[in-house]
Amino acid sequence: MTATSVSRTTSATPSQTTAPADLARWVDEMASLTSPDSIVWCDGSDEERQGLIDLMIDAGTLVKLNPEKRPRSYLARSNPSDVARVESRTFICTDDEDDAGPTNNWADPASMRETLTGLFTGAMKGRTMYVVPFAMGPVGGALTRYGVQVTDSPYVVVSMGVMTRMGAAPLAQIAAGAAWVPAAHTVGAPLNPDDADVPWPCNETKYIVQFPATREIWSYGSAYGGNAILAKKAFALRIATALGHDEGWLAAHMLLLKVTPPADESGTPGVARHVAAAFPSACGKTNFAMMRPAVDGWKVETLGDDIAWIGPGEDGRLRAINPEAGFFGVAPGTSVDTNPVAMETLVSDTIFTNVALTDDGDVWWEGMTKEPPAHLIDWRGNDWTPESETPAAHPNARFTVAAHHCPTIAEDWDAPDGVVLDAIVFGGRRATQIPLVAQAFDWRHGVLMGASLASEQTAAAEGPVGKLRRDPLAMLPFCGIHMADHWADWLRVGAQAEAAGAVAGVHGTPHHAPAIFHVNWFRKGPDGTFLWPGFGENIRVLAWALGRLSGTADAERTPFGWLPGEGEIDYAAAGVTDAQWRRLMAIDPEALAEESEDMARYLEGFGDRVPAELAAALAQRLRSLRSAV
Ligand code: SAT
Ligand code: MN
Repeated sequence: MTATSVSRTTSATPSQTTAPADLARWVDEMASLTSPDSIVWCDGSDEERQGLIDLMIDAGTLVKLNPEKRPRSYLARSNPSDVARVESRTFICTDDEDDAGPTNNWADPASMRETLTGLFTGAMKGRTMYVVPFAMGPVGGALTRYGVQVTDSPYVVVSMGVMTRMGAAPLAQIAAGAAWVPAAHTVGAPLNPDDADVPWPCNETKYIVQFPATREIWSYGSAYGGNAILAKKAFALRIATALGHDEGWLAAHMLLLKVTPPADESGTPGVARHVAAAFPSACGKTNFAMMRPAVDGWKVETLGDDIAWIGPGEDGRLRAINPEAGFFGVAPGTSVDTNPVAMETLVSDTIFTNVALTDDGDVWWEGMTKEPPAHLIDWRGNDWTPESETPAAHPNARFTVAAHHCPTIAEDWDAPDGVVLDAIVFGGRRATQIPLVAQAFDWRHGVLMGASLASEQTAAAEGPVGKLRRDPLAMLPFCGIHMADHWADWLRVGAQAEAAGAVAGVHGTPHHAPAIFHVNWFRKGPDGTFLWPGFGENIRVLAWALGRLSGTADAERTPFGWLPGEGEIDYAAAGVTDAQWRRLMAIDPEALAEESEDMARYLEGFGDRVPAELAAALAQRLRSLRSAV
């Protein structure tokens, strides 16, 4: 390892000398609080990463997969009690409870600090504290922000190395004066000198705590995913919504892709557009980000699969970056049929967590192949056969892989100033009522579409089947500020982009802010089957959206939004009959009016912080629906 291990009493290491005083002081404070045996400043080098991997293989945390089947790839099995983000243990600490809003767990900052100080005291005894400087976004980029996580989990360090630009380069930016977010993390499993360690140390007690005012993150007790990889949901969404609120940009739970139409008859190449899209969970977000188009000549390239930061560029037009550098995706259900691009991304250099191990040292999960292997070691480390009653992979098993391994990664995915954002897509999972696609009348109406995002509950375990589970902007557990203030930020950022575009006279698209669309891949027919095939066929919907941007596609005005005009989408080529298409696009004003009334009641729960413009957009929708009944 090239990283410098130092005891706390030694003088400054080379890395520490490049750390600014405030960072060095914070690291010192964290070390005094948590009492680690040693401190390692991570430089992000390959040697450092390999050293940590070797350490974890020795500790039993990682299993090296068969290098012929899965080169440079590893399997981690977590403690069975530490398998997912825990929303019930996630807190937003604001002085005034009102500032956290009704969608968050609020806790009083002073008493939370006391609780955390108690838990963190001596929590790293017997362990190494790693200091992990990281960048969210390309190092030096305009929208990029920085953070430093201290952690006693080498698994988290290696994961942060995949999911962010980590080490010396971000540290240099911080040393040069860039602001940074401190993120304190411990698995909460101190070791006494005679204690043997376990492969996945963690604690039954868990806290994932954000202090938006002071831009601080504290996480205790878990090493899994967003609980512990604090760059992801904790920073890039919860803290970032607070940063964006103050600085005039948006942290969005959105994938980012680039779509290029085929050349026209004269050979003129198609104009590439960048699209950000938000979907509630279990809507195939990664599949959409990595779509392999079913229509010849179209190209979809990937920039991000989970988070986009959106803000004005120098000309006032909205630009977007993917602040992350890797994918932390759900493995089960991923196959060459559902997501061939992901399968190609995962052929090497991947850390798998809680998937099953095959007898020849490869990985398997439910849905990867039609026929399961005859024998596996399941995610708990036990023998498994197709007769077993429990799944071989945990349903929230994950792959962690660097973005550059994705075969469809766009060349501008890490452009320092991001990409101009042309369109925004909001999608719900709706068996009824909501058409395949609709374009918003304007930005304000689009924000209403985003704030109204919802899924219909499909399993009794989620509550009454058919009931709407609202997930505004797909941000429910990820908004670090009052949700209604975040809606106001959306309205403000869009209005500014429109105004700036008007002043600058930006041409090329008929709008100055990105056009907004709502999609629903999940509408069902009376027999309960999906009306739309989805996956690669979704390119037909994107193609119509692009046509709207360039002014070549027709639309029909309905109370829900602009719907594709007759003949605009070749649904027959997607295997959809005329009757199915009519159901897919049907608008029932009465049912939609009822839903809008439900939305109005939902908004009441956000009190007087609901932006007047959003309420006005909803009232306008209700009026036009009622007059259409
Ligand atoms: O665990 S993560 O928060 O990174 C992913 C997710 O649960 O959405
Ligand atoms: Mn997500």
